[in-house]
Amino acid sequence: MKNPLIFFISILLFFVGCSKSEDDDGRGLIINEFLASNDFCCADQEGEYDDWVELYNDSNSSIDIGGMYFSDTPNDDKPYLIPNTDSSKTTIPPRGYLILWCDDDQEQGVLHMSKKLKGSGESIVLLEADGVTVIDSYTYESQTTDISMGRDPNNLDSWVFYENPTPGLPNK
Ligand SMILES: [Ca+2]
Ligand SMILES: [Ca+2]
Repeated sequence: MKNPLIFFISILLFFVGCSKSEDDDGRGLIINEFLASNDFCCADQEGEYDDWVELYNDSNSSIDIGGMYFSDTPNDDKPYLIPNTDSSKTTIPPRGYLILWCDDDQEQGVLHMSKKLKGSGESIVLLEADGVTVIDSYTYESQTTDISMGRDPNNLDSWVFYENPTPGLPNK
């Protein structure tokens, strides 16, 4: 290029274009909300008021979590293998939500994890199928019964309390 300024602007636009398309495809799979102490908020299909974690698929593609791992402990030797036997239940559509029940009731279905969440504080960890690579994790402090904690939809890096939990729906 003869004009160095045009060359520089072209390079700049190229990088702006790249970062924009990345933004458009979102963050992928994220932990979006959880309730670690549930008395009356919301029951699973068995009518049990168990702990839950809401996942959000912040991408333009479906994601099947069957075969991934879940844990309540960082660097867990024995994370829970999410069954890959029913992809109709474990697949999250683009911009969709999925609730994982942390109730140690695996006989209740593929979305029931072996790990419960402590109200006093613990971690939530989602791992790739290799059982090691962290997809997303969040470590929380002491929780209040029936008040969930989740990402602020206007700033996904900010976690706030919600007096009205929204399992399966946008946080608000
Ligand atoms: Ca249950
Ligand atoms: Ca929600």
